[in-house]
Order: sequence, then structure tokens, then C-alpha cells
Amino acid sequence: MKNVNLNEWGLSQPIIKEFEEKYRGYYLGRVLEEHRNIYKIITESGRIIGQVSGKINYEAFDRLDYPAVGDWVVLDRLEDKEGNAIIGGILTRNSKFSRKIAGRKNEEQIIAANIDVLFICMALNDDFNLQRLERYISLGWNSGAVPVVLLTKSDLCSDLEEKLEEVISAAPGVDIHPVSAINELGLEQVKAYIGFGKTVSFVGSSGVGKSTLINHLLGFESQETGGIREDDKGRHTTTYRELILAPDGGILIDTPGMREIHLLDDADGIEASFADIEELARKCRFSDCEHVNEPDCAIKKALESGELSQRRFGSYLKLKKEAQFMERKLSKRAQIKYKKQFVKIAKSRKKTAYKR
Ligand SMILES: Nc1nc2c(ncn2[C@@H]2O[C@H](COP(=O)(O)OP(=O)(O)O)[C@@H](O)[C@H]2O)c(=O)[nH]1
Ligand SMILES: [Mg+2]
Ligand SMILES: [Zn+2]
Repeated sequence: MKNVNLNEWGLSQPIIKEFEEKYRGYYLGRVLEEHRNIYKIITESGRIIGQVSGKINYEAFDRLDYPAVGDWVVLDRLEDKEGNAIIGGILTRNSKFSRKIAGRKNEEQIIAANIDVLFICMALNDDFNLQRLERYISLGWNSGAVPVVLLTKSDLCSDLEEKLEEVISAAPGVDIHPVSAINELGLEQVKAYIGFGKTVSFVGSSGVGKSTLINHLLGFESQETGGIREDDKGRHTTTYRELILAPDGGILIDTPGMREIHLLDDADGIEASFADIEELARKCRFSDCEHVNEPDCAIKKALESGELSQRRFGSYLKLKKEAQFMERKLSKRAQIKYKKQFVKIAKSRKKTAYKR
């Protein structure tokens, strides 16, 4: 029986409190990896394989009701014996970075849960795209983690000052660091965010250098690098995410194979990432100003003077429209979910106690 210190893996007081209040007699673990209905979990006795209980399966409405990488879960045991351990509950997530599932209509997929810092990685070469960055930042604020922008492959950039200016205007209030794995630039700044029990996640397009950076931070080759790896059907072969313990403390999560990023219900995230525009809008004469033909519109003035760029304002309008659309869809979902659960509760009252 190995003695693992779960504090090293990010165990916090609120998790302990919730666990002790609601799950006496059970065991605690954190999800390291997720593979088709099977989870690799770290416990105080070491690693264990788990699967969700029948109760979770029965009551689940969508993927949010299943464990995700980074989740704290409740287990029926700590050690490997015949069969898998059973996950009986998921403790409250203090943050979750999600995306819309590609191809599916409105289903949310959690990329990583209980993260403290979200490193949004964008390369300073072809990958450079302010619109996409704004989208990520908005999702980042919405996740509950602190977004930090890492401008990767700075060794390939000849106009760093200019690019930095652009990023600063697209990411007000967000820390921004140029980094390079080739000449080790910025690594110390990144390490400053990573410490004992802190969970950090790296997101961004394939090929921007997330895995390379992680290997440099760890000091050993943990992640496969080389950009996009695809099998004969054009799918990414390395699609799983995992929690990695850094030798100097901290928990790192790489996110391979993120091709598309879609917005979810995140009006709050947009407000935070476009705080400069929200601030301007408060100066418009009308509180419901649509910034089109209204008199004394502070946004129009800022656009005319160049204080606010057309590009950024366009990006803001686009993201806002998408968020409103998603919000409508999601509230409909919430209603369906409520109804479905109500019917289930009514049904289960008739049945005898349902376990596993
Ligand atoms: N020039 C340069 N290339 C890099 C840097 N970091 C990574 N790369 C290269 O970019 C490619 C993709 O890197 P990888 O870490 O696999 O990207 P990921 O898909 O974001 O994990 C690899 O060929 C790396 O060698 C960097 O700082 N500078
Ligand atoms: Mg990678
Ligand atoms: Zn206005």
C-alpha cells in the first residue's frame, strides 16, 4: 500500500469538507485520465481503475454528470482487487474548462476540471489569430480558472513588440508571456504560476508547442511532441488528457487534439474578456444602447477616434451573439433536464433502493 499525499495532487479544504460531510465511509480520489467509461484515479494508496456506479449512469442527463479529468471523486475502495473500483459521486467542481463537442449540437465536454490556471497557448507564427485568442480568453474567464496567455515559439517571431501590442489590446487584464522552448525564454515566468498543489492546464491549437513546453517545464520527456499525429482515418491518435505531477510541485494537464473550440453559454466570460468595451458602453447615453444610431454613443466615438479597433468590436459582437444563442439553447436544456429528473425521482420512489 503506497502512501500518496493527495495534497500534492491538489486536494483542498473545500473538497475535504464536502467529502466528510456527504460521503462518510467512502474514499477519495482524483481522476487522472478518462478512457471510454474507464477512469484512472489517484488515491492515497496509489493508482486505481474505476468506473461509475449504476446510480450515476441512471441519473446522468448529459456528459457533465460524468467524471472528467481533474475531478475529485468518491470511491468504494482504494486498492486493486478483482474488477474496477466504483465511483459513487463527483465532488463540486471549483472550475471547469469546457468546449462544445464538435459535431454535436449543444453538448458540453469538460476538458479539465478543478484547474487554477489556464495557459492559453498561441504560437507567434501562422497560428497567430486574435479572434481565436479572444474566444479562448472568454472561455477561460468563464471556466473559473485564471487565464494566462503564452505566446509560444517566440524564437520564430521577428516583430515581437508589434505582436505583443496587438495581444495586449485583445487581452486586457490578462497576463501575457512570450515563451520559447528552443531558447528557453519565459520558462521561469511560466514556472511562477505552477506550485505545490496547483493545477494548471495548457490549451491551444495543435502544433503550437504545448507538449514541448510541458516537457521543458517538467525537465523530462513526458509528452509526445511533433504536432498533429493522425491515424489512417485522419483522427488524432493521442486524444487522451492526463494529470502529470511536476517534480518541483504542481499538476500539469496537456490537452492534445483540440482542433475546434466552440463557445458555450458564457456571457460572463465575454464581459470579462471585453472589459474595455463594457466599460465604454457604460458611458453611452442610453443604458440599452446598441451602438448603431444612438446619439452620444461612447463606442461609436471610440471607434471613430481609433481608441477601439473595428476588429475588436466586431469580434465582441460576434461572440456575444453566439453566447446569446447558446444561452437560449441551454436554458431549454435545463428545463428538459429538470423534467427528466422529476420523472426519474417519481419512478425510483416506486422501485426498491437502487444501488450500483
Ligand atoms: N521554433 C520552435 N518550435 C517549437 C517550439 N516549441 C515546439 N516547437 C515545435 O512545434 C512542433 C509542435 O510541438 P508540440 O509540442 O507537439 O505541439 P502541441 O501540439 O501544441 O503539443 C514540434 O515540431 C516542436 O518541435 C518553440 O518554442 N520554437
Ligand atoms: Mg501535444
Ligand atoms: Zn453606444
